[in-house]
Amino acid sequence: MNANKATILIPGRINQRVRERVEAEFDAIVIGSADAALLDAETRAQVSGIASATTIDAGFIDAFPNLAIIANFGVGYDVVDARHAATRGVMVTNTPDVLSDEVADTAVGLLLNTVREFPKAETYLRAGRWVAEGAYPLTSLTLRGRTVGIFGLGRIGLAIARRLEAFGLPIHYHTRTKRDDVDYPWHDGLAGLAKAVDTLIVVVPGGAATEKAVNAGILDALGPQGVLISIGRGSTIDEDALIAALAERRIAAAGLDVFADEPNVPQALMDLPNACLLPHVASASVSTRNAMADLVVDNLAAWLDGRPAITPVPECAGLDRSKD
Ligand code: A2R
Repeated sequence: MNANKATILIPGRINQRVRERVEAEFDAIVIGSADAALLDAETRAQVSGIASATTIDAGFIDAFPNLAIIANFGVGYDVVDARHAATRGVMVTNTPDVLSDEVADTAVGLLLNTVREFPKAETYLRAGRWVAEGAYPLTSLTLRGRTVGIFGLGRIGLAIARRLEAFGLPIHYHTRTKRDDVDYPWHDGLAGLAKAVDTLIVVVPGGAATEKAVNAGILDALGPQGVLISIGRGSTIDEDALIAALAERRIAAAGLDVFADEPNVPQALMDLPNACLLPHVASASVSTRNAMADLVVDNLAAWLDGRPAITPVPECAGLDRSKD
């Protein structure tokens, strides 16, 4: 161990650039999972930072007496007990903004794929069916004439809204607090939003407040022409209710990039022809993931150097490193 370098723990898998930079700039400890029992007390006492993309609960946080910062890889940090960290004076950071455009691009692509069946049309071509059977069937759904509801008009939600505005589609939204910087109609409840639109894009954070918020009632309010796009967290969707609504055609189609129990996707969902499924790839380009990785490591460096964190999560925004 280098006496001048802070010790950073990486529990579980993480982006390769995070690992390489942490190993180059700090003393790095890499363990297979967030299990404090994998380290002895002396080693735990050396750890001042954690770089992670996995569940960091209160018990794990408490196992490190000199922990100062948890830098989460990803804008969604529902896996980190940030409220507990804040009570212990431990900073938590995430990676907002640098992925918003990439995720918004993916949301639009997923919406188009869901409505116009492009992945299925390509499979048709590759299988030689264009030659053998003629043109791919006309799609029963179209983006034309749709009204979009965005559940969560934050950084990513707004980037999606701006794109779909350019597609000529009216936008509505639901958040807990009305925004005063947009003219889109605001709905004070998710049910009201679902009733007013036929295309619902879900981009709220995970966690208890949004758990299974998109349930059977919301899907029925969306209606038989309804299209659901989910790119925030799988926990926000009641997957059983969604499977039933798709199977019974109580909504028309769904496009999902996130799932309740990743990487396990229910077979019933995979069997549905009106579900378009992606393996959580919304931010997954090399350049965007590199930008996220740099933000993780730059947050560690700033905080451990006595400077403000670059992107503290709201629960920790009031922490002051200089008072440590
Ligand atoms: O509710 P508000 O006014 O705080 O607005 C936020 C909204 N939101 C909610 N809306 C309704 N009910 C809730 N319980 C609720 N909780 C949050 O979601 C805000 O408009 C939006 C979140 O925006 P940002 O914090 O800017 O997050 P960002 O960067 O757009 O990412 C959203 C999520 C991540 O948490 C990951 O799970 C995923 O997208 O990548």
